[in-house]
Amino acid sequence: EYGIVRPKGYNVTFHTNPEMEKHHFGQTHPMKPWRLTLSKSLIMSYGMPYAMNNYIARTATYEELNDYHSQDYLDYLGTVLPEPVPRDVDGGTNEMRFNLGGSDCPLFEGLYDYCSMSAGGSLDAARKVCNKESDIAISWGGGLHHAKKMEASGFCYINDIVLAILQLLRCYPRVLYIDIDVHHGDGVEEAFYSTDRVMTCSFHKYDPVSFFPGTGALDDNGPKNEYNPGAHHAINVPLNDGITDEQYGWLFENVIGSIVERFRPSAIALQCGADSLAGDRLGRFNLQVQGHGQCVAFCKKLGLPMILFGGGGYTPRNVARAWTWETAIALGVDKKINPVIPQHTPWREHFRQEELLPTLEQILGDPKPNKNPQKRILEIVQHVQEQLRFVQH
Ligand code: VJV
Ligand code: CA
Ligand code: ZN
Repeated sequence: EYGIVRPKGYNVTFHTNPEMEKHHFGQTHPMKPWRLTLSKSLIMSYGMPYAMNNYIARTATYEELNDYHSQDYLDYLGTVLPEPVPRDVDGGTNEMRFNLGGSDCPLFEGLYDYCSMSAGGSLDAARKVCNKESDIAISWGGGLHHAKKMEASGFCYINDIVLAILQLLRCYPRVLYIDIDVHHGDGVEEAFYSTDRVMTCSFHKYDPVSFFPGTGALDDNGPKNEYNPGAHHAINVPLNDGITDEQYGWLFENVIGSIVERFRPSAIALQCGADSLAGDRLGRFNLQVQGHGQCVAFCKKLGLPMILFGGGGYTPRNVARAWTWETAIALGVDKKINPVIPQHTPWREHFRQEELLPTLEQILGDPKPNKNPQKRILEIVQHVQEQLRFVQH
């Protein structure tokens, strides 16, 4: 009907759980799980589910979450209710201990289920990639890169990416983690600080005083000491407001191209946070769906098994556009879905009339002044090359 057919011998798997999307962080909280529903209906309206294997994500078990997170933290996460009565414990309440219940990481109805569904989708994706049933596995409900072993952070409670990479490491010698969310992928970087089997690379807005989480400077490359095999295996690309598709694309291809040459990953985990798009409620960049998707296309061309994770993204209709476009890239049907968004779809009320234009021709957000001088872009590439010289090949 849509002219979308399954490419022979190439498998894309799609992992979602419709129950996850029903959770609410609170009325005005920027994180809106229903952006996943919007994305999925746009993906469906193009007929893409016909071209991939679709799975309802399981909920991850306690034991699976415990592969990274501490029991203390999980036990508490599993028992807290919204608006708990603060209890006095030596050194503060458990909410304080685990950074729960504040405005970034509120306690809400069904929080534990929400977390285990997000992690379940990413774990399913990793297992499909491991047993070669999937060439690209998609988990748009995952990508929660700030969560720590025993602490919630920046809207993230359970680090599904770390759990998925731990699975990949059971069958692949080296995994490259790439993060194009506008925020620094600090949780994933920290989890793999001391291994040379995972290289992490985050592109992000960097401002140590005024932009979350404040880490990810150019020379933050993992703790350097002679006993740490993970030294030099954290790459950071700190950027300023207003970066364009052209600059970002050039940087991405240079940096990732050099990393792949030197580190020779056997699998890729790509976090596709959509808050790096222009017009995002929390973001600062000037990326278009085209430029964001170009990163996915570049990684696909490397021909390695890959997981695509979601992540940030706070202007829901733009999140839906980007993740739909990137699902099409994964499937290799991007030429077919351009140029027209179907006219009869249930999600239409979420888009303004003038936005029902071809996905790619849409210009997102008012252009912001570009505060990234070309000189700095070159400096970044040079620093990355220098770091990579320390990496064994
Ligand atoms: O900047 C921060 C931390 C504060 C303390 C909490 N206040 C609300 C904001 C300043 C220092 N947190 C960031 C967290 C960003 C997380 C990004 C997650 C991801 O995209 O990387 C991956 C999923 C932040 N920026 C903006 C807000 N918090 C924010 C939080 C709200 C809010 C408005 C803005 C929470 C509740 C409500 N409004 C109602
Ligand atoms: Ca990032
Ligand atoms: Zn983000």
